[in-house]
Amino acid sequence: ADPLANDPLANCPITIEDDRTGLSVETLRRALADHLYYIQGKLPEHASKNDFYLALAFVVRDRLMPRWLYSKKNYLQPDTRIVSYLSAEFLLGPHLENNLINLDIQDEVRQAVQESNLDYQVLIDQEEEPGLGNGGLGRLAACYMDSLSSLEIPALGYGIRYEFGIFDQDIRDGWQVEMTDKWLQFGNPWEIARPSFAVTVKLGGHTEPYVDNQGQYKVRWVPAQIVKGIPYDTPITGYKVNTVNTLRLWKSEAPESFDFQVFNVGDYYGAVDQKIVSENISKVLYPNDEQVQGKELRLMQQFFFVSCALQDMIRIHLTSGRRLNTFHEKFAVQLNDTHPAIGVAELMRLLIDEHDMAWDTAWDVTSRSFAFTNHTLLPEALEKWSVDLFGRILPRHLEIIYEINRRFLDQVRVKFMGDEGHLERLSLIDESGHRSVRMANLACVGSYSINGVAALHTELVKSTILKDFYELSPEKFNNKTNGVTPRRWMVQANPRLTNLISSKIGDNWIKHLHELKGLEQYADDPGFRHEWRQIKLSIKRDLAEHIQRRTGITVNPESMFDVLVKRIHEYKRQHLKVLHIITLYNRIKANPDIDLTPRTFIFGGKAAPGYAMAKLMIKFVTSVGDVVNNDPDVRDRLKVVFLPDYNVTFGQRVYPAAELSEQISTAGKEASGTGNMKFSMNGALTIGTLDGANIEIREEVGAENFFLFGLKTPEVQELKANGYNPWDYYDSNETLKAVLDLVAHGHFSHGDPELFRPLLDNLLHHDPFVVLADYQAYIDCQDQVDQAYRDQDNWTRMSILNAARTGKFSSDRSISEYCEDIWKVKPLPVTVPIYDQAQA
Ligand code: B1H
Repeated sequence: ADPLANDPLANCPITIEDDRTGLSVETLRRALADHLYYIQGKLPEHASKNDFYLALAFVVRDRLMPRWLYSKKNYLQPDTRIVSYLSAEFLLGPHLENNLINLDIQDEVRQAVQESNLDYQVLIDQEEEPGLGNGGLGRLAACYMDSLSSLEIPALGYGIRYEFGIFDQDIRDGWQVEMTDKWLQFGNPWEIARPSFAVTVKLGGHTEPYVDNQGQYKVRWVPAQIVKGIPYDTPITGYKVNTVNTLRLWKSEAPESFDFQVFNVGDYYGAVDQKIVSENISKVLYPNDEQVQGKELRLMQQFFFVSCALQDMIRIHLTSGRRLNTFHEKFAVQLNDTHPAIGVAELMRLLIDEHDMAWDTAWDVTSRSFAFTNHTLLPEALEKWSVDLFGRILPRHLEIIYEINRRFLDQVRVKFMGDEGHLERLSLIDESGHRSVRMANLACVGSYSINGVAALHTELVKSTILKDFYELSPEKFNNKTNGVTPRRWMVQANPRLTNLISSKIGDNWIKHLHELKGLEQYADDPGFRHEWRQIKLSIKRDLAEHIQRRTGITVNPESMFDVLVKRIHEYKRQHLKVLHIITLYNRIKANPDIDLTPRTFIFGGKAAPGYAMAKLMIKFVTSVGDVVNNDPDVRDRLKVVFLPDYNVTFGQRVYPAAELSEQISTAGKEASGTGNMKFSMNGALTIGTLDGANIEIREEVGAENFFLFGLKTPEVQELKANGYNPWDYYDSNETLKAVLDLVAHGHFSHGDPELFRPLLDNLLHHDPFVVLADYQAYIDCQDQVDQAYRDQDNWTRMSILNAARTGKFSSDRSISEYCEDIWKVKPLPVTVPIYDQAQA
């Protein structure tokens, strides 16, 4: 029964003057002291910074609780349509300040904290960010949750409560060292466990046919193991609205010993072993951004959270008083890449095996519930599971997938009569060599919508990896260009710029980012330009201080801050950036008095622990930095910094400080990119290729305000088709040759010619991402950047125009498009009785 159905608050009215909800500075101060005492159980003189942080977090959590509870209550209304966002990753970043902004209580809380003789910033900085994602894909899920709430769309995010998120990165002797991310060790005030909504998930074993008591032929899955999924809820506040959606993350646990007796009679040690396996499922995030490894535990993770989520949705649907054949009317289920694609088979299983639905009805419901987003074209990221492994973990799902495939291929045969190539490529099973299950094919067949994440990417999806599906069902395909939330990436990350903007055009832009257009009229205003530049400089000073503290490197805040932060990948071409730095270094060595634009090169990003080349690329950056930073001839005109442990928190520092945004992936490889948008919003100019969303950013800000270089996608394809030989570029380009030779001779490795050999060999003999082919164009373009930076007035003008024209890249725009075109869901404002009474 729904405990909120007969409103318990009716008999115990909560008023907004209450210590749990009141917003006056005095009330907030008292609440802080109260939580320290009663929740943390500490006297102020014994409290740590973390105790004060936790107390403050609970003060804020209390204040979002009425909105959260009434938002949840809405889910259960029979005709509330809910977006269900299934994602193996949610890279949220710190909550506290974000919630203060969304609840619009930052000023009051800041004052209450001050009057309590505490330092606001120290408390904010105390929060350990939940790093439950690798990079762009996980961060996109977080931005989308923010926009869903801010647009008042009923939504649930479903994922895994990893005990350890993305590893903490340390740099030792220039190499990446990984450390466990113990984000939960000091407590997480933002989650509430909901053990009463726990579900069980089966794994392994076998299936057997039986006849049920209605005489129906059915299949029973006899698992080898069952695990329990416990939901942990995190509130996702919307900006200045009542909607507070729920992010429900699942933790795996062993079922009670009672259950073991059913499956594992008397085997105590076996039972303890199983407990360990059970608890391992949600233990750690796989840190391999865009590189799948086909590990059994990963498949278990995917199935685990998706099964928990679907069982939870079914419970909600039934609780809201509706029948299962209308499940697709209640939920729009978005698959964030193929990681949750097993949901297609699991929903079929739940409907057929556990809820007695007929196949055709179940398929109708299923294929009208799911929509699928593809995030990458990289072949190494395409998920395939060997049929053996798959059948061992999910025997019933393998049967269901075979049956989906049989019916699907029968239809395909009618359409592509006699064309076996089509059938082979469309099949859910890859029969070439070792048989495997193709998760992208499962997602395509089971979904009514398939989208890419930027215009170019969607076109490439249609013409390459999903070409056959596009030809079969073109109406399913659509583009949804990514976006980012301006609340976190401008208001929270860049309060100084936010205040300046709002002082000119008001603060409507925070909800309607297109209104930044209003800044265009100030682009030529000398006073405004001056203020704009002063703000950038002050933020650069802060970052310079942070760099000094963190790395010991002194950087000049007046130099150009040239930033490349993202996961380390060959296709993202961090090494191309390093070749540029060495080129400048060589110019200085040849002519120490050369007049060049001083620059600070800031790198950040993690390499997958098993990706040796990416790790060597980090060592390449730091080694070149060591030489360049300490060479007296350079005279501090160039500084190279690799900031360890790039994460959301550091992103919030670095985007506002950046002047040049490096978006230099090989054309056709970066699906969208989202960092590119964050830079542009904060007034950085972009140097970039025609790749992913760069193309659309350039369209919006104007070609004259964007530094474009490099081969275009068809040119890359053509170059490779004609037998690309990187050595020719080395051989025919003196400067490039000098750069690579310097590396080869060990100039950046204390004379050791071996250290960077794998990197050089790869560039000279394979160069899969055409670094050498783009080298000269990149250098030429960087020379234009240097020239442009010398005209500070014009640079500032371009910077203002960049920010003014990034309205399109708000995740509010993306989410509105998803709502309109895919999910068919409308805003549902939440009423909270105590606030309505207060307003009346
Ligand atoms: C993106 C991934 C990804 N695309 C597999 N694909 C993963 C694939 O752990 N795994 O197995 C993890 C991540 N991530 C990124 O998505 C794209 O590279 C970006 O270009 C894009 O902006 C982002 C969001 O759409």
